[in-house]
Amino acid sequence: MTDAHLMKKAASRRGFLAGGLAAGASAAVATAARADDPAITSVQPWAQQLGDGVDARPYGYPSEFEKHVVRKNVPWLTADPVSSVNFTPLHELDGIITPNGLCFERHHSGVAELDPGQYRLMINGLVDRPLVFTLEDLKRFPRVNHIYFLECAANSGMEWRGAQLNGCQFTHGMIHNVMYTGVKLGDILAEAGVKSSGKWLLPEGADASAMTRSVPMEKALGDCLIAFKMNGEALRPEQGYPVRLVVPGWEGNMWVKWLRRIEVGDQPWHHREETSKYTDLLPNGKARRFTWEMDVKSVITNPSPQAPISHGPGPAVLTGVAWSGRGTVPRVDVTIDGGKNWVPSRIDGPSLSKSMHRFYYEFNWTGEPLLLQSRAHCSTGTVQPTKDELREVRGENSIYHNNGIQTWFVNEKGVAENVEIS
Ligand SMILES: Nc1nc2c(c(=O)[nH]1)N[C@H]1C(S)=C(S)[C@@H](COP(=O)(O)O)O[C@H]1N2
Ligand SMILES: [Mo]
Repeated sequence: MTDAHLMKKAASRRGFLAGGLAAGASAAVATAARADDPAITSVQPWAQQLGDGVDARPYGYPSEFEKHVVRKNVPWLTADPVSSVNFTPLHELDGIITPNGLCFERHHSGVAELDPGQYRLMINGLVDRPLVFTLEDLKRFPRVNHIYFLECAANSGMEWRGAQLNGCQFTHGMIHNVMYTGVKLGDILAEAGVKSSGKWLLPEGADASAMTRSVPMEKALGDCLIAFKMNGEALRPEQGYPVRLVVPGWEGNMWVKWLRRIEVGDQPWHHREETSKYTDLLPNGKARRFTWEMDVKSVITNPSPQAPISHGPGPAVLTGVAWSGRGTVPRVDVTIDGGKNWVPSRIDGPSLSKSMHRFYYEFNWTGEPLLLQSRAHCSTGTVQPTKDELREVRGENSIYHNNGIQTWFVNEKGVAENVEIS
């Protein structure tokens, strides 16, 4: 029996009670002020001496108490670190922006270290004028700023057949959400003049993997960007410094990093990443291909296996993130009793198309076990399916495009684990 099956059984055996789990805080959260609390009465070390000066950190970094907030990989998934993935610590973050140093990394041949002075972007194929742009050339086009999520098609891929990885960092952390500054791909293509027969693009990476994907012209002229900044500063090398393609709402592997060339053609290329990889094998033996859009999805980040409830019964905050590659997420429902009762959560912060949304649900924890789930609704009308609903349609052979509802079991001690309920 697999771990996943064991966990599935554990969840159903637990026979779970959800009585009295009403929303709304009642008990006090803070403790009464005391005269004998040394954290208040004694002069702490940081007040007994001067701190670092303004010359100590020319480039800032987090507090030493936040050292555990890092990207992590899954050892059994990482046969070779230069062709692997690490995961965003979603359970440590809040709001909607992923800090640059915590954006998950996925690369097929390691991080290319490009010299921006040697950077060139070539546009060739079915164009009137094959052109080469330097980084400075690109920056002379009108710039735009947009916040978008990037989700790897394989995010949650290990969970297709059952609950497996213990933590939203590992089950859902192949996603980041940053503000990109760049220029419109359409503007760059117009400069080269796309011939009327030009219907597809082949962006290519400058790294050793020479990553390529076929992108339809309609998308390219729609909202695709050629980006050189993330969250206001230069792209990180891990994210494609100095230039990456931004393909809003579409699967991560199309967002070619270290972008060096875009070929214009009249049909898709059927390259490796759209044939042997990034396709979904259906029960009838056929494969779904060119599954570009990332469907509506959400996950509760706290509580979760890496972020247990650390306090006793009383007011508790549940939070998570939701996104859709097709639009905004106007609504996220949550349940704390395994789906017996669903209630709308509170979405707070910007609600932008193809960007992460932050939701909260404040409730009174009785101290009884919980089965937590979230269900996101896309502005286009689609709703996040259960994993069983997904398997009914797609079978169990898929890796990519798992947007099924995630369940966390929380015990009386507040400890959480990854489970499935049916
Ligand atoms: N040149 C190049 N671009 C690439 C890749 C790569 O290996 N090489 N990996 C792709 C994949 S599979 C994903 S999911 C995203 C990951 O982007 P990130 O590293 O910024 O998270 O980049 C895509 N672009
Ligand atoms: Mo990916």
